[in-house]
Amino acid sequence: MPIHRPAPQGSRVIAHVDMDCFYVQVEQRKKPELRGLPTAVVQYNAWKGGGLIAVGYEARKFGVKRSMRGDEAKEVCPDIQLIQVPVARGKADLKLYREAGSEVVSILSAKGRCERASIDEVYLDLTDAAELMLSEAPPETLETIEKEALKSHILGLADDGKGSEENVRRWLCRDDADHEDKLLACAAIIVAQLRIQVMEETQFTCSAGIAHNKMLAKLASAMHKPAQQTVVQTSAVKDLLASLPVKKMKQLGGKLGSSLQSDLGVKAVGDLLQFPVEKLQERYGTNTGSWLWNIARGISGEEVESRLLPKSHGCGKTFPGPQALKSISSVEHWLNQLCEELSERIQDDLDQNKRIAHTLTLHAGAFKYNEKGLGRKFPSKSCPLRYGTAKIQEDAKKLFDSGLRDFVGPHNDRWGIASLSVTASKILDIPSGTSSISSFFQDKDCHSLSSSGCDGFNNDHFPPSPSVNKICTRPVYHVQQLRPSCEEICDVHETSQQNKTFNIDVRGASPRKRKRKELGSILRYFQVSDSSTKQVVDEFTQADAPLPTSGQPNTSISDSESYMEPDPSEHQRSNLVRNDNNDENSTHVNETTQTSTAWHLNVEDVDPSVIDELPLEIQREVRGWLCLPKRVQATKRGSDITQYFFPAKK
Ligand code: TTP
Repeated sequence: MPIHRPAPQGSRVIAHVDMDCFYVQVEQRKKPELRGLPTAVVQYNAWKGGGLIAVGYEARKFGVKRSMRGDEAKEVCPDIQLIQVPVARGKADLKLYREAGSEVVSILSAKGRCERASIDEVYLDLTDAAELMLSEAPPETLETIEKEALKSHILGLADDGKGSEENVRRWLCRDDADHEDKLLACAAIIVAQLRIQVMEETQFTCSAGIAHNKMLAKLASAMHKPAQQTVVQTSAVKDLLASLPVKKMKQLGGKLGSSLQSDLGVKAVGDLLQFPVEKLQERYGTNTGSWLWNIARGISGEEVESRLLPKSHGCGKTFPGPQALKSISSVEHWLNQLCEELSERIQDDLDQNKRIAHTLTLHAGAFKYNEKGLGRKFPSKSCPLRYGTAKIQEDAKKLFDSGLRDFVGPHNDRWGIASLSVTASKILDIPSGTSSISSFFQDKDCHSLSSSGCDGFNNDHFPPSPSVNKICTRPVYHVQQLRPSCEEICDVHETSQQNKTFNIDVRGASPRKRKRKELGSILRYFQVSDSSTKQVVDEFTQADAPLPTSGQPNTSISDSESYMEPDPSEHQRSNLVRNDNNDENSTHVNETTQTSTAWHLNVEDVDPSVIDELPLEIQREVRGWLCLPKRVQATKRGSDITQYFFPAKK
């Protein structure tokens, strides 16, 4: 659904930069002998020469289109060079293209706020750079203006018969222009310089649109390709939208655009001008109605987000026609391949960018043999993401099983899978500052780098059902049972932000202890297990609540999630046990700890500088247990708090 955002105060100038026939350019850089030849990149699937996914501009002149297969392309262009996309794990491997895209992003991002919108397109907010140029070296003062800038297409610029480059020069250097157009002129020169730099440093050409908002910049970048740029003056917006087919506008390609056409008779975006905002709001709701009213006038308040890295990582594969997967074992085979790639990519992201993905989602395209037409869709399923290939594979399979159960229904119909994908999303930076530590901890409720409560599946995707409990893929902690308390389990479940079910039987927890737990003490996050840390717990417990009668370490704090790396050497001393058996009824006492994996915190392991990063009241609390001086210089494991929260590398 489009989101209406009020237009920002003050003029902005935004560029949308889109690489030309990107995969083809990447392949041509790899094999320079292909340059100048009609070339296309084909998908990994040899059927009829493979599906074309990128077509070079030389091949387009022959009528080769992306919708064709290799054999068809050869018919219209016998000399076409068909390059197969790189392959890994039986599917396309886009790493080469992704990395090539990153090279471009790193050049473009030097000039302003940069949002990587896809593998080969970027939005740049050039407002500050253009304002600076305007104040320090406006276009009319420049000795030379790059030819690339003079080749710009300025929408709405009338040809005065002096040749288009001279025409553009005069437009760029007008001193009677209003501030908005002056900013556009500066941005056009900046973008031309950036495109030259991209060409020189990467050998890739790109095209760009320059306008006062993202929506118009994106429309403009596609208007003149390859290797050109288009500027949208404010005065040209009305004409541009008057002839722009509704379906060409971003967000109007689907149902909303169809409804505008069929219900309101709107063919071009400009046709929307005839409708008052009330009418549009009445028909489509306040938000969408306002958004439609604004886009008809070329108004969009959407900001360029500062984002150089992808929002999510997805790995998918299609199984068209007879290749559809029909057995669980074939689905598992492909899920394993996809998960392996996903795992590699999120691990790279973690290593290189210090970012953690929190959610794993499985999508599948499925059909039933006995069903004609559109039946029930295979529901997408999500769960918290656990790092490590085997865990991702295990979770993805469980998500698939759960989706399949919903899809197949009670009749157990025969099914086929036509596409599968796994996605890692909700990717967040590992916070490093004082202010972020507490939110980081809170956020960990849904994160499973190490271990946590059992059923962390996202209930938005999982309707509560008995089967949900079965898909408990998370390691389960058992704590020493002292007194049965079913209530406490429910408590944890109910107070959890993520509606998670913690399969932890917390015995002997008094109401006071429960309250303390809700206060968000740091102890919730530190799983205490050995003798040195037991003391910490004991002190804490005595100060605030009676110890459990047995004198065992307080167990009510163990239901929190731990982000420490596992330390196998400590297993035998642990009362906190991870049960990898995923036993759904796993609330029994588990005193045998030798075979389980536990996460521990040793007092000696606590880097004092980490404590400096905690909120003040928690600093005091922690220093109290650890008897630490206020500021300690020594750093045993480095001073970066992030290293404490890295997932265990297998
Ligand atoms: P696009 O930017 O849509 O196209 P393009 O760069 O090939 O060509 P143009 O000059 O017209 O912008 O896509 C970028 C790359 O993404 C493209 O080179 C190949 C890949 N791609 C696919 O793999 N499948 C698709 O369906 C599309 C649209 C793109």
